[in-house]
Parts: sequence; C-alpha cells; structure tokens
Amino acid sequence: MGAVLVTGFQPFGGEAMNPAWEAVRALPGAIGGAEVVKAEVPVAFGRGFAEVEHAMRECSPDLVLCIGQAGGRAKLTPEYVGINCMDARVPDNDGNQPLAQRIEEDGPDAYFSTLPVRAMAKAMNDAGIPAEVSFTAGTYVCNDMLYRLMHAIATDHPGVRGGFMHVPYATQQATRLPSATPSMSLETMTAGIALAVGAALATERDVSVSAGTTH
Ligand code: PCA
Repeated sequence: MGAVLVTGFQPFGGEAMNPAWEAVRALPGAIGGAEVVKAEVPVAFGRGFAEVEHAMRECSPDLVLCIGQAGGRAKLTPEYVGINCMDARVPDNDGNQPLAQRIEEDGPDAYFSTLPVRAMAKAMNDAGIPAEVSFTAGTYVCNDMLYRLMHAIATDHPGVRGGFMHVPYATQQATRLPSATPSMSLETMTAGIALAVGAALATERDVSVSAGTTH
C-alpha cells in the first residue's frame, strides 16, 4: 500500500485556528488504497517546507498535497503554479517578512503542480463541493511551500507527485467577519480534500476540461 502525505498549516495572522489543518486531521486513514499520513506544519518561509520534506523522508509518499487557507476565497482551489517569489504583507510566524525576494536564487521562475488540478476540481464539483483551479497561490508562505515542494521533487524526489490546495475561511471564523465573507464547513473541506486526493491518485494525465479565465 502506497502512502499519501497531506499537510495543513498552523494558525497565522492572529487567528486561533487554521481550517487547513483542522480539515486535514479529520481525513480518513486511507484513500483509494493509499495510507494517508498527516502533518501539521508551521507558517514559516522555508521552515514550513523543511518539515514537509522531513515527513517525506519518513513516509516515502507517492503523492504530497499541502493545504493552506486563503481567507476570502469561496471555493476549494487546487493550485496550478508556484512562483519563485517571496513577498509577505505580514511577517510569518517566525517573524520573517521577505519582500520581493527569490526563493531559490538559481531555480526556475515557476513550477507547475504535477497533480491533476482539473480532475481534482471536477471530482469535488461533481460531488456538490464548490471547487475551481487557481492560477496563483499568492506570494506568502503557501506559495513558498508549493514552490519549494516542486523544486525538491524536481531535484531530489523523482517519481513523487506534488501540489497544493487552498481552502476558504471555516464557518466558525466567519461568525466575526463581515457578512458577505465566504466560508465553508470543516466537514465539507475534509470531504473535498478526500475527493481531491482520490482523484489525484486515480488520474495520471489531467482531464482537458477548461479551467481558464477571461482575465
Ligand atoms: N495560508 C497562507 C499561509 C498559511 C496558510 O494557511 C498562505 O496562503 O500563504
């Protein structure tokens, strides 16, 4: 039985919880015949991914999916691309605030996820869980995680597939946010992540449905 590593970030930005980890911790122990290994990781440039890589060395996963929160988004959003850029609006949980810096001085400008992001979004939408492919993971720690993950896979972990997905605010967080703020229950997020992992395991080549934009 192969393994899937699914990670979720710790709280950040003054929040008491991060739905990314809360949703991941509730995942079943196996999906699609693969063991699910879960890890909570710090919201820190570089150090967050260092913990993911440590977990990769321990469990030798076939597939890695990292989860983070994008407060304000309405849907679960598998990320298509990680860029070689750190530009933080607020300090991370280690107090670092890189501005317009490259992550890997000599690395490529960007990496695409090697997970089938369209098939993952389709699997969630088909089950009634709102999802769409995102073409930017931002410039904060989640993008840092995706870029470093794909760089490490490209240079050090041949055969492993990897990617990232953002989740919205949890309903509990939305109780004190402005009334139009989108949110999603943790149960729905967990179900969506499980469907996304299942679709990723079952799909070698992504489906060719349109996920593009008009802007
Ligand atoms: N979201 C932030 C960092 C940690 C998290 O859960 C981001 O989108 O960069």
